[in-house]
Amino acid sequence: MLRVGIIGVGAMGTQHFLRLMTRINNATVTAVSDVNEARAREVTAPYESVRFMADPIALIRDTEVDAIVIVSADKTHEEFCLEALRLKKFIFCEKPLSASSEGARKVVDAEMAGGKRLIQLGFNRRFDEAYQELKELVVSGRLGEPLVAHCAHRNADYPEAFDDVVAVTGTAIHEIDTMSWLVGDYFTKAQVIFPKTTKYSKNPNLHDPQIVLLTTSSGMVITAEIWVNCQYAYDIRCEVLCEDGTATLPRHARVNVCTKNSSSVGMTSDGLGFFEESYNREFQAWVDACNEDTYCAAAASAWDGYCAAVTTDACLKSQISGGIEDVPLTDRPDFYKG
Ligand code: ISE
Repeated sequence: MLRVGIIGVGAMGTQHFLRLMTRINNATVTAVSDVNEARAREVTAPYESVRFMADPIALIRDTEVDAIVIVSADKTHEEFCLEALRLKKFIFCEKPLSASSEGARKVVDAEMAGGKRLIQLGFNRRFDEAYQELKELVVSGRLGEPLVAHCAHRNADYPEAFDDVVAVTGTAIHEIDTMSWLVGDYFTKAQVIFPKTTKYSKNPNLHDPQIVLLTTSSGMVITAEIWVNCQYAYDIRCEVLCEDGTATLPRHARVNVCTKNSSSVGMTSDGLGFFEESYNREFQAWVDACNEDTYCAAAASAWDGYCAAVTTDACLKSQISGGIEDVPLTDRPDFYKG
């Protein structure tokens, strides 16, 4: 039984906590830490065996914690990963790996220096069946070489505090990692374009929508539309244009209702619910790998987190310059192959 400590029980952390307590086999949560003690105590109240620990570093060091789940504020991920690596504990870290590419590099270097892969990064779409099917088709070569991909990442609405930086480091980062995984390549150029902004943007520092343009090392171009106050629902789209045809991400199955001269299919605004099954599979894979004292090869690694951070840094630069920015990435080191 894997004994897990969770740092951060906001909306997503709470779901991960409940997932580990009720849905995932061979794991239990022994300790929880959060800056909001009242919230943490409320979330864990039904489970008497779960301890609250105010100090996240003490939680990482606790002898009844074998593995750490990091779902705290983005700026804390790097420090918590470094401490858990130092103690050679398994880590599930939600994206981003660090708030900066320099920070992400430090984590990668520390993991390589320790000689053991301990970090699984929370890019859950790798566990989504629709994306897996799309990737399988694209890499099979049945449609020829992929040339272009069009992605859309739409949220119904964004919290008021979220700005252009979060639109890239919190939202576009999913498209960045997913597309790099899907086509098995990394990016060399990035540009962000600001069209006219919607009246629903609540933050003067948030352009919405924005278009992220990415070029891969093989010359493929990805367009990722990031529209975080689209109002209508949570909506994720992806179409890959290949030499002999196109492949489009299937929509999640919903009942189609026809009535009074109309035809409609329900949608949800809940992003966590939208990908619920992939989160469950992602966590079960992580727990199974930890219990076997190994890592899950299908999951994102610290290297993937580093690549995403270098790419998002280039996007942030482009948001300011308006131009095409270099993404200074190189091939995956052997340590992170396989
Ligand atoms: C959030 O952090 C996520 O991970 C969601 O998947 C994304 O849709 C949202 O825009 C982000 O803020």
